[in-house]
Formats: sequence, C-alpha cells, structure tokens
Amino acid sequence: MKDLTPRPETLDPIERASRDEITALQTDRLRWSLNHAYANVPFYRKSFEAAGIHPDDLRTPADLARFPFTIKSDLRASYPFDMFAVPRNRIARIHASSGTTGQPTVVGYTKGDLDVWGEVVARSLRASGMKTGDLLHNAYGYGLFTGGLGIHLGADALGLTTVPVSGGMTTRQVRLIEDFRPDGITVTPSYALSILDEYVRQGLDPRASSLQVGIFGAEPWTNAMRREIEDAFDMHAVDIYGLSEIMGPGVANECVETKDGLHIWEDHFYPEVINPETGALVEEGEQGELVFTSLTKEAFPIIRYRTRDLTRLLPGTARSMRRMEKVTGRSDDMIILRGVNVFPTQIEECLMATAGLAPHFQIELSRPERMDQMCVLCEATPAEATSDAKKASGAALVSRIKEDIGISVNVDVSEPGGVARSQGKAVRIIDRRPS
Ligand code: DLL
Repeated sequence: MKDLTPRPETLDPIERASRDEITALQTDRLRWSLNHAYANVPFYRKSFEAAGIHPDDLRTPADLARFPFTIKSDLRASYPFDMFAVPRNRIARIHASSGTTGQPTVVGYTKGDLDVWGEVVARSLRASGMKTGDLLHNAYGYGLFTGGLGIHLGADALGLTTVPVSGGMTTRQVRLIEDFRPDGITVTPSYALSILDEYVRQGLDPRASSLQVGIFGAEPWTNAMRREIEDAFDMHAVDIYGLSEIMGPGVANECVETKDGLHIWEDHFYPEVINPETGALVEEGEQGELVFTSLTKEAFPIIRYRTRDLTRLLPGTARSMRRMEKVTGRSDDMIILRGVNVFPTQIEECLMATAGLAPHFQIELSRPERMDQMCVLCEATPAEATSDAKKASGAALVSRIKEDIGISVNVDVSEPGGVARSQGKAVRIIDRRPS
C-alpha cells in the first residue's frame, strides 16, 4: 500500500494547535453555543431552567457536565422544526434520519453550517489520504441520509473530482470503478463487501483496482474487517464517524498514517463520555456512552446529545485533537443473552477469525421456549462450500464464540451468497422474540 500521509503544510492550523489553544477555543465556543441555544430554542431554555443552570455558569469546559442531556425522544417530540434556532427561511438544507424506529428526526443547516460541514469532511478525507485533484467514488446514499451529500460537500471543499454514484446497482459500481479509476471510495464497510463479491463474480482482481483508500463508516466495523478489506483490495481502510443529529459524516476520522482511532474535530464538536446508567462522566480513558455538544452550529445547536454509541476518549497522536476508540456498538444494539452482554462486533471478530467463512453475517434472536437463543447466520467461502467443510467451519465458530464471549449459540452456515446483503447500513440483528 502506498504511503498516503498528508503533507503537514496542507493541514488546517487548528489540527496542529496545542491543547491549550484548543481548550481556549472550546471555552469561547461553548459559551456561544449554550447562549445561542438558550436564546433561540424554547426546548433548551426550559431544560436549562428546570436544571437551575444558565449559560453564564460555564467557566471552563468541565462545567458543561452541569447542563442537562438531550436525547433522541426530545428531537422526535420537536418534529419537524421546533429545535431550529433560526427562522425556516435561513435554513439551507434539511436532512432526516430514516425513522425505522418511529418518528424521523429532522435536522437543519444554515449556509454557514454547510460550509463548516464541508470543512470538517474535507479534513476527514485529507486525514484519510485523499488530496486535491484525486478522484473519489462516493457510494454512500444520496438523499435525506447525510452520508452521500455530506461527503460530497467535503469532496468539493478539498477540490476532488467526485463521482456521486450513491448506493445500489452493484454491477455498475464495479464498472465505474474499473472505468473511472478512482483513488478513493466512500461507502459503508458492509456494502464494500458486496462490491468485493461483485468483483469476484465478474472475474476481476480487486487488488489490481486503482483504489488506494476506502473511507468506511455509518456502522460499526472491527479491525479484523479492516484487515480483510485492506488485503482484498490492496488499499488502506480508515474509519469515518458521524451522526445526523450532530452534523453527519466528518465528526471524527482516523488518520491514514496511524489508524489508531478517530480524531474528533474538537474545534466544532465537544465530546464527553458518560456512564450510560448513571449519566456521570467516566474517568478519562474509560469506556462509556459518547455525548456531543455542537460548538459552532447555527441552525440546530445541540447540547449534550446522548449518542448511545459506546467508546472511550484517548489523547491525540497524529493530531493534537483527542481520539475516540473505534465504536464497539450502540447501547440499543447490545444483546443480553442469558445475562451476558454481546455486541454484533464481537460476533464479527469471531467470524473473521474462523477459516472457511465469508465476512457476511446476521444475528437471529428467538425465544423458542422461555430462554432467548441466538443463531448466527453466515455463509461458506466458495472454496469451502462442501457440506463437510460447512459443518466443520460452523462447529469452529460455535466453539470460538463459546470460548471468546462465553455464550452458547447456534450457527447456520449457508451457501456462498446466502446471507442478505446491504446496500447501505447492514442489518445485523433480526429479532424474532415475542415482544
Ligand atoms: O451514519 C453519518 C455517517 C455517514 C457517518 C457516512 C459516516 C459515514 P446517521 O444515519 O445519523 O448518520 O447514523 C449515526 O451511525 O450514532 C453510530 O451508531 C453509527 N455510526 C456512524 N459512523 C460510525 C462508525 C450517519 N464509523 C449512527 N463506526 C451513529 C460505528 C458508526 N458506528
């Protein structure tokens, strides 16, 4: 793989600032953001008053912990525009979550917010190893989802040539990669695997493709998956994180030269990690739920938003801004199986370490009698698809999961292609338990 480390002089000055400079900037911006939310969004005025706190009570960033949280149901209750802090006619763009779990959450951006979003995504793409003049194949979905259009903004800001393919039509994805010869691809890791399958189906060598880097996010993925994808395409695989409530993609990104967790663009998003049960801040470096406060957003300021994503904060390395460890999973995706907490990423790790199995999987939960059961639906690699080989790799996965996670599961190994493929975010859990 080629060395894609960006030249230091191409970084934004704040990426090379000292911790003191970053903290000073955050303090000013936190004061602005709290005041802006309090003055312009009735929800925040009410919630601050109920907690007996005022924006002027913030002296240092540590004081933020005294302010109340914002949660998903607060956003749903304000559907569609009640959390906007500027008049509707100053909103330049609206995005929304898919709403598969209920009421969609709607977010808005002023022209200034779109500029900031473009800036942080450009920074993310550059950290991933893309540079002005490179060609980007953007296979995140375009539409209300923030992936496609968010990446597009950053690609424009960095001066890339963008191919706005969006998700789906996998045969065409491969055709365009082969014909246009992109340097980078932005896509969910699970859809990257579908594109990989299609390469193989067409008898093409993915390692011979022009791709130098894949920038993967929108869903959890493991370092084992990174190695699989890097090896299959002979390219770098880096992690990009974000969520629509905070901005979209580009809240945090790995640096291609270190791949040691995601640097949070702390000049725009202030992170905290809390104990999800008590709401108290955890010790520096401990795992917990990630909470974000926006520092510069005009249309949709957001204060102490509970993301439900589980991770830990780490000091800066390639940049001075702090890192978050790769997200283990969302608290809502945590399965409690007979008393043991399990995340789909743990199953992914076991699967990737088992010979004869392809990297696609889903987890089916059922309750045949009174006990919950988990069945891992996976598939054989084409080279090991005989019924004996499938039996052996299935048994190997059962014992690996028992050994590494401590739970007994069933494993169903199907023919190659047997597991449902994603064209965006993977659906990992099929819950068939009676509610
Ligand atoms: O998924 C934004 C995005 C688009 C990020 C493209 C990266 C690339 P939402 O649809 O609002 O926004 O979903 C946000 O997805 O709270 C996490 O649970 C999950 N997620 C996003 N990025 C990662 C990642 C976009 N790198 C939710 N690792 C978040 C793990 C991620 N989970």
